[in-house]
Amino acid sequence: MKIMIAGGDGFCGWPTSLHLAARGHEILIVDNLVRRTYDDELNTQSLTPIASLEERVRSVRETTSWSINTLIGDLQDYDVVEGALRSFQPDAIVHYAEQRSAPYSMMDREHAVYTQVNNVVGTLNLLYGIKAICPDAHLIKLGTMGEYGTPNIDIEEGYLRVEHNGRTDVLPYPKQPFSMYHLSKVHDSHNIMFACKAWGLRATDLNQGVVYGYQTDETRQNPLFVNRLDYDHVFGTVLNRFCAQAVIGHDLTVYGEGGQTRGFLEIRDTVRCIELAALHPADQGEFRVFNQFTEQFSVLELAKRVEAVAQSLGFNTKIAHLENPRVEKQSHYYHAKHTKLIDLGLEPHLLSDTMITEMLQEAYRYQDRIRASALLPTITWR
Ligand code: NAD
Ligand code: USQ
Repeated sequence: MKIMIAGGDGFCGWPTSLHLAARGHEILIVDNLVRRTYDDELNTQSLTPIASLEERVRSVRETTSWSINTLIGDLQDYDVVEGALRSFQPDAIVHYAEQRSAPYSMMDREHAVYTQVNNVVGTLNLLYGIKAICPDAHLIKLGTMGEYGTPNIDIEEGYLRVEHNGRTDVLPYPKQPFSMYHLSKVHDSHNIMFACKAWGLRATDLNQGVVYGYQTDETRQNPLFVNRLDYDHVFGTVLNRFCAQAVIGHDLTVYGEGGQTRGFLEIRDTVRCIELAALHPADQGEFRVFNQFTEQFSVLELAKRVEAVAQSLGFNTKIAHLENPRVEKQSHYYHAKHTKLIDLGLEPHLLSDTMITEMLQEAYRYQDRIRASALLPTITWR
């Protein structure tokens, strides 16, 4: 298949590009490299040293038979989207190209506006481009489990059967997002659903949980293929942060009580889920929703798992409960369905002590690159 990967230089996008290219698909990465600019703005960097996109793709060409091409451009610019779709004529478009940090979106008005404009306009441009140029192409859009929030009932995969005043209907599941970033994903979902209904486009919205790990079989093949690993308080996700904290003797930063429960998955499952969605496209006119995670944990459970493994390896690791900088429920019911990707063939890599050990060892290897002052949260929701 010809697969365009918007956001293919990012944490999920780069290993997905490698995974699909290694399986014989022809890849076009479209990325404006803004993720690297946020690092400059925030004075932080990936824990792992990463090559430039140019070096990454050059080394793919020199050492493999895989097909990856790149286009540096911004999805907010319709000419970029139109040019990419017209020249490449993709069968599928994987859309990762958004500002994806909740704290970044909550910094101030400017960052909230940037996040929502970047995310919503980029997706709208893609929808109009697909309609005009390749209406049969399958849009595989990364959404987030955080669109649903933490309701006191089970979370379904996208839709809920509702009985009201003696009548029933199947309606989009109610959305109660956690941040200005998560709100941008809800706006995207509505726009994509409308485009499927009005224009007959085909789309899969993958409501992904929090991703941990950073290596896949392909990123391990060459030092220039290594993936980014964020540990800072703005872009680092919780389990990856705990591992980085443990190896430099920093307390594990549990926000509040730590009863916040979320869906989680390993990066190797992320890339496989995208492959499964691409191999089994949505029908023409269908807006399909999958919940993309493999297990749920509370933040405190994760901290205790990391603490135990780190202590067994000889690290002096402790848990600290910080005042929660976010507005979120800290103790709540959480049960989210996630069977549709399993039905398509996903075989989850569940979180094991071996995996935590590997993550700690990798973080230890790069401990000199950890800036302790980037660990404590300084952005508040209030
Ligand atoms: P990332 O920030 O590492 O990667 C996003 C990439 O998109 C970057 O390379 C960036 O340069 C590019 N980009 C952003 N805006 C762009 C634009 N307007 N035009 C072109 N390129 C642009 O993020 P990630 O962790 O790889 O996440 C990818 C997607 O998956 C996001 O949409 C995110 O919401 C979703 N997601 C991520 C996680 C996670 O834990 N990382 C979990 C759930 C969902
Ligand atoms: N948390 C801590 N301590 C930390 C960091 C986080 O207790 O040091 C808590 C947060 O308060 C939150 C939970 O851990 O309750 C998850 O936070 P996170 O920063 O790991 O993830 P989040 O902000 O939810 O965002 C990440 C990605 C985002 C994606 C989302 C999936 O950055 O792109 O959409 O995970 S989900 O959470 O399912 O919405």
